[in-house]
Amino acid sequence: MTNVRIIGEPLPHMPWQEKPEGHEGVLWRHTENPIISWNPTKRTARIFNSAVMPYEDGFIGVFRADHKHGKPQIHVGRSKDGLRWDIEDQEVLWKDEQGRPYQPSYAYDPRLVKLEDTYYIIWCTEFGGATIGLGMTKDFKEFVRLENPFIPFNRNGALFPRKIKDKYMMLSRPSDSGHTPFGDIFLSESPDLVHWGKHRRVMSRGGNGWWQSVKIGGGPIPVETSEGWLLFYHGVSGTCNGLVYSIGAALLDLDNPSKVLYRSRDYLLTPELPYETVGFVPNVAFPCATLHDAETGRIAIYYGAADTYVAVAYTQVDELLAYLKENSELVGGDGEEYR
Ligand code: BMA
Repeated sequence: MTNVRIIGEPLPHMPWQEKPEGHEGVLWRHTENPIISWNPTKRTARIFNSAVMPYEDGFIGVFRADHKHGKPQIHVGRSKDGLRWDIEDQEVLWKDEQGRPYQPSYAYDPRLVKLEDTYYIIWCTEFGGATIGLGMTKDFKEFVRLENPFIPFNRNGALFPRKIKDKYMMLSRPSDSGHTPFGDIFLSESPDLVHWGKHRRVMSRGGNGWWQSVKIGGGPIPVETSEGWLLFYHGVSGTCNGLVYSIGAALLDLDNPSKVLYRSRDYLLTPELPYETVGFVPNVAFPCATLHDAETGRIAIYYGAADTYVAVAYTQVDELLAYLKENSELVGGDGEEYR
């Protein structure tokens, strides 16, 4: 075991279950999964790939809600315990910075992060093709859409929870207009959340195993620890029946997060249970958020399951880091070299 600490606030009321006795592996599932099931609101068929965070005396979330006509929008939800969610039937209605309506024709896979006193939402938006959308709110009532950070095609944007060397930092995964048979994780920086540059390749698909051989994509907002940024990500393998999405983790350098210190050689969680292997899109475990307690090192990972459900898994930062150090891919990180 190491003495790694999560840098952040205590969160004693976050969801938590102890690791089941005899469980092998460093992630374990919430026993009452899935926590959100089919037809969760009147107009919504499925909610999955969604992001949550602490808010007031409970939790708030932005949820990917696939409406019954098939297209997704983002909906706000609230919860006292992080497990039972009350999700609005009306989607988030965006305005631009001049106050004019500016609704994306679709919006999916949101991430949610607080920087200073503002909540930012990052999602996959329509822009003549899919790319990263960015917006902010101070109260979860009014939502202002900012400039799209990147041109198409791009997905899986994750903004870091603080500036690094006075720059905003965002992970993303350049892609294509379809279901993207490739994909590596990149890092970009910005002085103002408008102009993005100094792009670096952080991690490439592949490695020695097959579970992350087709593409990889950043997941939740990285978690700051005393030893580096903990990044959960999805790794995808190709089979004769389609793509399989599993969950991995990496540790990125604190001052230069394009440098990878450790990266899971084996998946940490792969679709096994019925709510992961059966649904609208079978065999998908897609992490989009964490809750974490700096006091105890507990982490709850929120992941979409089978493009149908929201599920939760747990880990403990000490145990996870010790595991990663022992079971890492060859890395080195692209750091300054990859331009
Ligand atoms: C990706 C995204 C995710 C989805 C996954 C599996 O391209 O669309 O939202 O979970 O495919 O269908």
